Amino acid sequence: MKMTLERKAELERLCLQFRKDVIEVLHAIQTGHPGGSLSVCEILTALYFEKANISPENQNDPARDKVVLSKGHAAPMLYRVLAERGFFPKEDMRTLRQPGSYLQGHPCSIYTPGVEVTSGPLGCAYAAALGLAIADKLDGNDAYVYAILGDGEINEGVVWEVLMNAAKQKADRLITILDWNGVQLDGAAEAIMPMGDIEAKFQAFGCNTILVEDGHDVALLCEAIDAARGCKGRPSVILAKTVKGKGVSFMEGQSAWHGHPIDDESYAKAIRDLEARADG
Ligand SMILES: Cc1ncc(C[n+]2csc(CCOP(=O)(O)OP(=O)(O)O)c2C)c(N)n1
Ligand SMILES: [Mg+2]
Repeated sequence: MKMTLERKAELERLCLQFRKDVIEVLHAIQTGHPGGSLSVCEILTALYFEKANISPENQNDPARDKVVLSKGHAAPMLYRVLAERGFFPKEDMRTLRQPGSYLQGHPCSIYTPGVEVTSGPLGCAYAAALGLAIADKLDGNDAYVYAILGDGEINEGVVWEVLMNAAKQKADRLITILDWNGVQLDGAAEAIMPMGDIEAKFQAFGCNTILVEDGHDVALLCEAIDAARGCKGRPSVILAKTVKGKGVSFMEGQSAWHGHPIDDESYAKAIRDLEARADG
C-alpha cells in the first residue's frame, strides 16, 4: 500500500528531530560518527516505524522481525530511533559512549534493548544476520531479517561469503539494505576500493536487486521493502542511494565528517542548517 502524504510528512518530521538530536549529543560528547548516522536515518525510520514487526512488546518473541545494523558505527542514529520506538528512555542518549553506559559507540546486543546483533567490525554482523534468517526458517518463524550495510563495508570479503551462502540457502527472508552513500572512512568508497558495477555484483551472487534512487525518501524505501518481501527463492538487496552527512550541508558527502568531533561553531551551523531545510 502506498504511504499517504500525511504519514510521509510525519516521518520526515521525525527524521528531522532524529538528526537534530544526534548532532546535539555528538557535539556534547565530542566523539562519535555523524556522517554515517545522518545517512541511515530514513532507512532505520522506514524499518522501525513502518515495515519491521519489532517493538518493545514483542522483542522476546522468536518470530519477531530482526533488524541488524551491520555498519555499527551509525549506532547514534540506531539508538535515537530505538528510543523513539520505546525501547529505552530518550534521556539516556545523553550517556552515549560514557563509561558504564549501555549505549556504547557500537551496538551491543547484550546490554542494549532492541539491539539484535553486536556490530562494529564491518561485515561480521551480516554473517550473524544470515544465521538468524536460517534459524527463523528452521524454526518456522514467519519473520524477516533486515541487514543494513555500508558501501565501504562491502569491501569486506565476508559480505560476499554471506551472499554465496544466502543464495545457496534461498534465504529470501534476508533483506539487505545498502546505505549507498559513495563515501567511507577517509575518502570516496570507489577510490579506496573500486567495486565496479555494484548492482551487477550482487546479481552475480544470486541476489534480487532493487534500486532506490533516493534513499532519503521513506515512502520509496517502504515500497522497495514491499518488493523485496515479494521476491521468493533468493535474497534481496535494496540499493538505497544516500548522502553521507545528509541534512547538514557542510557534512554532506564529506569523509572528514565520518567520525569527527563537532566543534561549537559547526554545531550551531548544523542546527541552523537542519532547521532551514525543514522550513524550506
Ligand atoms: C573490519 C573493519 N575494518 C575497518 C573498520 C574501520 N571502519 C569503521 S567505519 C569504516 C568505513 C565504513 O564505510 P561505510 O561502510 O561506507 O559506512 P558509512 O559511509 O555508511 O558511514 C571503517 C573502514 C571497521 N570498523 N571494521
Ligand atoms: Mg559509505
